[in-house]
Amino acid sequence: MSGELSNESQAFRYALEAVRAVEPAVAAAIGQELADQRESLKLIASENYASPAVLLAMGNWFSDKYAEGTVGRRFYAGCRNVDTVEALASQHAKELFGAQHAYVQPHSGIDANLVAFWAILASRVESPALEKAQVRHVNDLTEADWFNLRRELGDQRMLGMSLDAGGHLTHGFRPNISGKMFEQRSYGTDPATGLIDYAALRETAREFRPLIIVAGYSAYPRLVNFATMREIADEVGATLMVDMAHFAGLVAGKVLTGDFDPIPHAQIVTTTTHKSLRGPRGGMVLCQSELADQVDRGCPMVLGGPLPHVMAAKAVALAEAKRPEFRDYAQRIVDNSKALAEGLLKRGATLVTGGTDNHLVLLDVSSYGLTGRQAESALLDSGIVTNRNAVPQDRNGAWYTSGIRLGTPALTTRGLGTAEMEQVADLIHTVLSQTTQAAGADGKVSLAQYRLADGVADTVSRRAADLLSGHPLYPTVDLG
Ligand code: DSN
Repeated sequence: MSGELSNESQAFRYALEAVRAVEPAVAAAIGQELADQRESLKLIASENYASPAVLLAMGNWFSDKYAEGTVGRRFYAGCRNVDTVEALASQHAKELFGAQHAYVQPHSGIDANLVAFWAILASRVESPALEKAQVRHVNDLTEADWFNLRRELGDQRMLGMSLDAGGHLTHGFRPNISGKMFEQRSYGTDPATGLIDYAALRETAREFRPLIIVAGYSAYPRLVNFATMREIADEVGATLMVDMAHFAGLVAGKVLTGDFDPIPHAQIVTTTTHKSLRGPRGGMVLCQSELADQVDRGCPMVLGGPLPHVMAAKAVALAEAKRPEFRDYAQRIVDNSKALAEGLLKRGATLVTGGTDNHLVLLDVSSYGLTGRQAESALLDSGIVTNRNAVPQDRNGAWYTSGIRLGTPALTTRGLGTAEMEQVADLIHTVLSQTTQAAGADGKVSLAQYRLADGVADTVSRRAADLLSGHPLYPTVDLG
């Protein structure tokens, strides 16, 4: 291999050569994925680009190791190196976020939330069946055990943000287990402002008396006042749980501080590690000391064996997030998001809440006469990757939707700044203002069919490519 190639290029080239020798189609797909990501204007609010160090930390023999249990207390022998990376990841997380305890084993955000739910239930609810479940492997519980567990825990209540106001499925909604574990009620936003209505939330909490109040969102473009949320939780005897998956990078980067930093206010905080935090795909739970013991039972209570290779990558990503430049990155995410919002507003677009204070913008595309599905497809044809999202009181439901969610973490990582966001706003507006609804095969106008005016997709794709060419993705990686 040429001595002039960067270390990263050599590492990835060797890795792909090894894969190609066994299954060339996989090597080709991996290479193509990098090419596709390099060429697209990625505005998916929950995605990012992890560093080469994070990516490389995942591809190794840690993947071969079982390590159920916790640091120094494993159900398998030979875990000393796993202990090293898990302890490091946990220590970095505690220092970075100022948390009393960090559990870095969850494989995803849903897993992290399940760990948190069980920890809250186990520490707050008197239940002999739960005590049994705590000491038995999940597979060893009988049908009668499950019946008793449901009976003893079944009347527990959760109050979470409604889906169409920007909440998440795991906050008590039917398609997720959380909606079956708990009796659920939701709080929403003020229809006039689009902002969380804390007074209504307080009223609902007083009447509903939930065990858990969940704060956090996947499509709310404003800040959440966690001090107020805690006050409400305390008033009704609820545990405040914050799911900060979307904005963990803004908390780590000290953009969200004081009342807007969940760590000092919530008893338990969950997150993914791959969104604005820019780590590997995975989850994490941060909590106050009194919940630590229950949280650490996550595996085997609700998790399969930990993924040591991912915990190694979490340790690397968290070490990166402790560097001063991460704060600059976090601030630029929000600057970019505000610039994108202003660029769209200037062009007459309608934004939920009229703007943004965080990493995302929720564009209501009904003013363009489109559904979210049509807008998402027309943008994709033009080299702009977004995802459709419901807006509050959405008339088109969760599948077709009336909104497009736009997030700036990935483009910020790539180095784009506020001047470029103005151009991105122009590209989005250019596409949407020249897209119309179209008839489906049956001749009827459908919520999915659309027509993009001739030449727009090509022109916008070229402009997007020009914009991206000034900010190469993984500039040190040359796959040849
Ligand atoms: N799927 C993530 C998102 O896109 O927001 C949340 O789980």
